Amino acid sequence: MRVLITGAAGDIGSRLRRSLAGVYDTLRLSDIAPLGAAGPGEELDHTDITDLAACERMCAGVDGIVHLGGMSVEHEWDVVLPLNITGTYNIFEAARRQGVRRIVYPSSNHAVGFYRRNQIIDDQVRVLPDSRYGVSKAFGEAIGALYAHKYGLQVFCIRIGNVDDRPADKRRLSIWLSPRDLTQIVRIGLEHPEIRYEIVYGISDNARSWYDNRNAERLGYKPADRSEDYAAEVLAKEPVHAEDDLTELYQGGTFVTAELGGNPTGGPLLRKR
Ligand code: 15L
Repeated sequence: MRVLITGAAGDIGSRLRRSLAGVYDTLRLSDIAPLGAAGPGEELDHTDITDLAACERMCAGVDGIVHLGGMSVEHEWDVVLPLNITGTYNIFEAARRQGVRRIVYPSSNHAVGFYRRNQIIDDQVRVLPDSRYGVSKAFGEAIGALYAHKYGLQVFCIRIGNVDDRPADKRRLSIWLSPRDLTQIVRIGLEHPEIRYEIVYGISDNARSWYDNRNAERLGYKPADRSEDYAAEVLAKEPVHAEDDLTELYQGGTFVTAELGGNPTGGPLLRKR
């Protein structure tokens, strides 16, 4: 099996490069940033994902793709549009043309970041993006659905919380994804035999989670790490927030207020905790 990882020089890409080494026959690692020297079982590639013909060449002979390439935080639309909208379209279309069977699409908690923190959301809720970046992730999920249902690709969308060695702050206690749980859930996306189109949340076993992640569990995901083990240490360092701090009200945190001047009122009320 040859697995292509786009955005392989980024934080999550580098972690997967290490943790998936030796798991599949070949890792084709792609990024416009330097990737160092190729290790055993690695092929290096420097395709610009805004170039469809180049994406098609990159996808030749590939069985599965983890599409991490693009902008990974909020940015101006003239950056988000080519990298995350055109780039993601190009990857799905190039995969279709080259007969790639599977795509793991790392979506983000920011596709649903305007749900409030007192709400529990599952994989069925409508998208509620908190940023242009979140809109681009909702687009990725939507084009994934199109290519799954129209062209028969197997598409696994992971709404990733935050990947880090340990939870960085109070908000991340709810959405933390440890590196080994990241590897486990990506492997489900690449290997589970019965996937057509799925959305799951990429989080560890977090007691403060605001996600109902039963869809991931149904597919065999059993997170090994718990953010609560770090809670005391994290909370001791957390600054005091003002009562009307919108970044504390919504799941998306600071992405919610990245658009200046807004006064968001939040999404529909779901089940209360
Ligand atoms: C994301 O989607 C980003 O890619 C990552 O850099 C973090 O900002 C994360 O969300 C988060 O919400 O913490």
